[in-house]
Amino acid sequence: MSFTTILTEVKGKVGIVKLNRTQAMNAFNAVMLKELFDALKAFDKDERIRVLVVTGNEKAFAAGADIKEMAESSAVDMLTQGHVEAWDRIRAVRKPVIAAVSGWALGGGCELALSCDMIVASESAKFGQPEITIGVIPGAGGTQRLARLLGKHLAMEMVINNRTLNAAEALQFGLANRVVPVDGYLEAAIAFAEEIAERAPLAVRMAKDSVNAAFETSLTEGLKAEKRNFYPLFSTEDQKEGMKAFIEKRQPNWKGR
Ligand code: DAK
Repeated sequence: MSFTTILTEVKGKVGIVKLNRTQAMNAFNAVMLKELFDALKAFDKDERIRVLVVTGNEKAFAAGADIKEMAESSAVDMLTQGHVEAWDRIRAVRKPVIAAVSGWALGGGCELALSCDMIVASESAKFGQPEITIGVIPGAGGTQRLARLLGKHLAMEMVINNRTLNAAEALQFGLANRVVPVDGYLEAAIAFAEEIAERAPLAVRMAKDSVNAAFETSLTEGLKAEKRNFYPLFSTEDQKEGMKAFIEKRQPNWKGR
C-alpha cells in the first residue's frame, strides 16, 4: 500500500494507521479520508492482522474535516464527493479498531474516534464537536453516537455549545477505555490491541458485531443478533479447542477456524 497522507505499519497481528497531515493538525481532506478507509479495508482483509489501531500524533488525533477544502462547497458537492460512503466504510470493518487519541479530536476527528470500537486516550486528549462555531453541525455520526454514549444533556452541550471533554472526563463518562501518559500512548494502545489479538478471532468478530447491534437496534433485535452470532461459534474449531484447553488446564491454540 502506498499513501501520501497516512502511514501504515504492521506489528505482529496489529495493523496501525497513522494520520499524517501534521501541518494541518491532521484535518481530513478528501485524499486522507479515502486513504484512511482504503487502509482500514486492506487491514481488515489481511489474514495476518487481528486488530487495527488508528492514531494521529501527540498534538492532534485529527482536527476534523479540512475547513479550507470544505469552505466553498455546496450541498450537492458535499453529497456527491463520496464522504458519506467513506464514513460508512468504517462501520463495515469486522475486526476491532482501537483509536489511540492524543491532543485534539475535533469534529470529524472526534467522530472518527467514536466510530472505532475502543479509545485509548493520552492525558492530553481533548474531544469536541466545534462544528457549531463554523455554522454547521456534525455530519459523521457525532450527534447520534455522543447522545447514545453520554446521554442527551452532555451531548447537547457538546454539539450546541462546543463543550470539549478532556481525557479525565472522557474516561469518567465512558468515552475512553483508558487514559495513559502522553509518552508511550501509542505503545499502550498497541499493547491493548496485542492482548485482543491473542483472543479467539472468530469469537472476537462475533462479539464486536453483537455489541454494535446494541447501538443500532431495539433490545429484542439486539438479542436476536447476539443469538445469530452465538450459535455458529459452536461449529468452529476454536470453540472445541477453547473448551478442551480449559478442561485440560492449558492455554488454547486459536486457529481462527
Ligand atoms: N481544517 C483545515 N485546517 C486546519 C484545521 C481544519 N479542521 N484545523 C487546523 N488546521 C490548520 C490551521 O489552519 C493551521 O494552518 P496554517 O494557518 O498554519 O496554515 C494549522 O492547522 C495549525 O492550526 P492552528 O494554528 O489553529 O493551531 P492551534 O494549536 O492554535 O489550534 C485547533 C489547534 C485544532 C484547536 C484549531 O486549529 C482548530 O480549532 N481547528 C478547527 C477545528 C474544527 O473546527 N473542526 C471541525 C471541522 S468541521 C461529513 C462528515 C464529517 C464532516 C464533514 C462532512 N460528511 C459525511 C459529508 C466533518 C466536519 C468537520 O470536522
